[in-house]
Amino acid sequence: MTKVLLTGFEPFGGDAHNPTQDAVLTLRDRWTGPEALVTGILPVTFAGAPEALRRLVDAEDPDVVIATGVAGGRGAISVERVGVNLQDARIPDNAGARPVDAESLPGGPAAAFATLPVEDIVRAVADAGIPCEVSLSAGTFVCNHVLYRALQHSPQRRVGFIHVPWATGQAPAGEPELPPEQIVRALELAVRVAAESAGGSPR
Ligand code: PCA
Repeated sequence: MTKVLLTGFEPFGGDAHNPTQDAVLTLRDRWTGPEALVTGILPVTFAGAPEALRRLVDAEDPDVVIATGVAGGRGAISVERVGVNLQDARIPDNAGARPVDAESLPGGPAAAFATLPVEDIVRAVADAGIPCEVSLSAGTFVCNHVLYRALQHSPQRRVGFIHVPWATGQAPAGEPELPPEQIVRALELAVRVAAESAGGSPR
């Protein structure tokens, strides 16, 4: 049976919620298979998040790893195509660290492509009527760091990252937001599409 590890993040940057934490826990509670779904919530720290994900991967040995985080200001679910070897924080993380112009993995390659079926996920989510697009940048904060490090750690697994907009009621005035139910549904579709492809070739 295909096993999928899906993670969200704790709140950060002064937000009371992180829609990915809420969505991942909701999906966990309602999951009925057939794929095996395991979940985790990562700390928003450069030092802790990649290690927390690595521990989950080592303990669960999943076929597919999908990490998710919020990208406030984006209007669509964004399936990330690439992680870059860069930590460059505009705001401090939850431990107060603010790396600038530092590598994610010293000496590592400049970038790595996600190994999820990115286009297939985007199509499935968009076909469900939920705004969704391929993204060519996961930023340079903790989310990109986690994506890049997970790709380096697990070259043999399907690994990728999905950014979601703020959930309805969580965005500052005038900023885009999505109903929480649509975020949950998008992540469910991503898990199913990625699991189906687990035996095939990347992208
Ligand atoms: N979003 C941040 C880190 C945690 C999260 O949910 C990011 O995009 O890097």
